[in-house]
Amino acid sequence: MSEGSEPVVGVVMGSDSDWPVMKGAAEALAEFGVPYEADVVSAHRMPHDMIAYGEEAAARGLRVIIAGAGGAAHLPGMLASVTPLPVIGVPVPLKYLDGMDSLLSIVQMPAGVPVATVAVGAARNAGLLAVRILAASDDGLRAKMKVFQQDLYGQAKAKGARLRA
Ligand code: RP5
Repeated sequence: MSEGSEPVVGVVMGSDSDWPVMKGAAEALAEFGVPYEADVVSAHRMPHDMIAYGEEAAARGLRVIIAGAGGAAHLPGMLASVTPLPVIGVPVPLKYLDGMDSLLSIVQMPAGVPVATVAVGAARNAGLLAVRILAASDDGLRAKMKVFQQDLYGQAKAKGARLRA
């Protein structure tokens, strides 16, 4: 999978005010060379665009959607209701309620309409989960993920070594 080709992951959010959080997903995808697109697709302010995005995503070549929103965060769930693609939801924390409103809005989906919800503000993990989903059918990407995991292991071991020194 090379950078510069057609996007296979859609990173969408309810507002550009979500971008400081959501750029973590984009950065993770870029690290693995996964082509992505990023856009604002508000469930409440542009509902018809949002439905069209979800309905057309698979035919446009997207394989995973990462959707972030805050407050009454209906975007991930509504996209999941109109696309067969896996949807990863990112609860974006706003000024009040510490993101609990966003988290519960995204995670409490009805049976049959799953959204893979990451922790509040954890857009980087959403990007990494999208990489893993793609890597299930991409040997090269899976090899990159294994290197990434070995690197994490090395970093964690080094922290312990510093404490023991
Ligand atoms: C949500 O409302 C968006 O996802 C954002 O988190 C929040 C606030 O949006 P703005 O008022 O900053 O545009 O729909």
